Amino acid sequence: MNWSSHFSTVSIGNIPPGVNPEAYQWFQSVDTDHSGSITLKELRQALVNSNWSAFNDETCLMMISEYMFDKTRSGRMDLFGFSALWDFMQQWRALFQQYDRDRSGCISGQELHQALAQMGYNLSPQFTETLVGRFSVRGGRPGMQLDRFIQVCTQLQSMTQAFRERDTALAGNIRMSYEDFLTSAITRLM
Ligand SMILES: [Ca+2]
Repeated sequence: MNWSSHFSTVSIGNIPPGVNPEAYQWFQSVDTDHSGSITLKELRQALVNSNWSAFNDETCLMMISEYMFDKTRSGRMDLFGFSALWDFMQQWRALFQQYDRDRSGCISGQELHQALAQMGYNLSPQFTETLVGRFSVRGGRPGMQLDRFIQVCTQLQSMTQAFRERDTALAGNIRMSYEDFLTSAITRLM
């Protein structure tokens, strides 16, 4: 099936199997030229925090590299990739709301500490306060929005995995050369 030629004739009641109906409607409204695919710029309009601010660039790019499924390397995302991304986002949103215990719309240092402890991380309250301080909206009250929460959790997981691969004795300490350290950091920076 030629998706792009098919797309303009599709109605709401004709959602392809496996595609989330809510994602379908968002995709329609973001794909303003009805080309059947969306660009990074269009995608950003669909990714919003609880205060309706747009996602930051790093998190957007991270989500795209994860969900682009861009077999043609066109730099665009089709409906199926977008629907997978949408489902993934809903899981993050649910997690975020669960850990935003005072329903303030952002995650405080204390809330992040509880969240990470439940995810199995053994980190000090000082460390989570530092994280929240680093990723709070500038000029706003301290706290992380959904996009930063996703970014922090994903990077923490990735760096923890890198640490564990070296910490084979589970000692909680590793020896690392300067270049090993830089390599590990560079491959995980966005
Ligand atoms: Ca909160």
